[in-house]
Amino acid sequence: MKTRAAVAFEAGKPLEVIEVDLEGPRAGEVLVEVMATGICHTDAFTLSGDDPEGAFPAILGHEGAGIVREIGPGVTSLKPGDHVIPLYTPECRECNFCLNPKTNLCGAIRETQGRGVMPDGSSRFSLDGKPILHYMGCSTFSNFTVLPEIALAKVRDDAPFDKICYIGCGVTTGIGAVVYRAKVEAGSNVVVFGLGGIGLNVIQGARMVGASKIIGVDLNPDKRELAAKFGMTDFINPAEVDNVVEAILDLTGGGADYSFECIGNVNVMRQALECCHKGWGESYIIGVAGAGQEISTRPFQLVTGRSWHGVAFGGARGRTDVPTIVDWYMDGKINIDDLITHTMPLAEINKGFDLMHGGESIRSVVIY
Ligand code: NAD
Ligand code: AHE
Ligand code: ZN
Repeated sequence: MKTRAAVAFEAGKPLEVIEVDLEGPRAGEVLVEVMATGICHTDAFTLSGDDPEGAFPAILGHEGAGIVREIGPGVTSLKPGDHVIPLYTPECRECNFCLNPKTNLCGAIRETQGRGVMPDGSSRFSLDGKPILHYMGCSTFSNFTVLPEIALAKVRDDAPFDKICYIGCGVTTGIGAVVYRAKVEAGSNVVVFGLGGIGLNVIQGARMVGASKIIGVDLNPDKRELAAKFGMTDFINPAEVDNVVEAILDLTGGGADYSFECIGNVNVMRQALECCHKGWGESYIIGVAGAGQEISTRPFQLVTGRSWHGVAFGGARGRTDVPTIVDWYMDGKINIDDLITHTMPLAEINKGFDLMHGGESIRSVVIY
């Protein structure tokens, strides 16, 4: 079939919205009509050329929601008409990762996913007979896409696509990091570096679990008002203090119980570790840093009881946890609407990237 898609032909160039060819689902695969997709900072990161796994031409996008239109042989858990959220972290429920309760990082298809192809090593997308790569196993910047069955969470059909698409990455990444990964306790002091599409969800997750103090750190003072609405109790602008770490130690009476880096800046990652409380403070890296970037600290920071961690997709197991997060939204337990600051048709997708780079949007959503 033909489908309209925004194709990334080259790093650093705008996406081109064109018609491409899409082959139907093979065994274990599912054809999905994408109804809406968010634009995540990680899409911009890969498009910039900084992603060691970035390969072109590709169809980016990994934060979608849509409807199953066709299933391939052997698919048993989904049928045409089901509403689904694509999962860049799948859940096969069989691999040694899925069978270990300590991680959400399913290993079943990670290698082919990283190469931009389906599990059998080929692409379903092409143009003039030449393959176009998939991205993070999702490619939601295409109106129709093909995914493995294990990379789709079935969700309730009364939830609006233009809101729940954000659960496909940002919402789950932020709230999940607090709830599933760090397991932040009520009464904790939490520090969030970067108050964008991820950090604001960390903040609402921290409020959900009853954190006492939620300190937001951002260079952009315009983020303050929205962050306060989502539960931030204190704000620090690094440009207005001599030393961010000292300012946090003062505000918390000794350091954070938990900190989250939601920027992708290795210098800030160090601050996020070093603002943690001696003896028990835990720091979680969420931000994605470019090729060649490395983190550093004095080992003494760890010897004296701070610990450094990282988390992907909020530690969530997609097929199990994503439907629950959709319920939280539908029950009014979490706020997604106020974080979706812009919507646009696919033809204007590059505007969404411009808004992100200009610090003007939290989330832009493309509605097909
Ligand atoms: P964003 O651009 O919406 O937000 C980043 C925020 O950081 C902005 O508000 C910006 O003003 C602020 N900032 C930038 N530099 C700063 C500095 N030096 N000090 C303080 N604040 C600073 O980005 P986002 O969509 O929220 O994504 C954040 C990061 O998370 C990205 O690196 C993205 O790739 C990554 N990410 C990771 C996962 C995961 O599973 N680990 C999932 C989604 C996104
Ligand atoms: N490809 C990059 C890493 C990118 C990365 O860390 N991706 C996160 C999700 S970001 C979503 O917006 C992730 O899930 N990581 C775990 C994984 O298995 O990819 C690189 O550095 O090579
Ligand atoms: Zn993302």
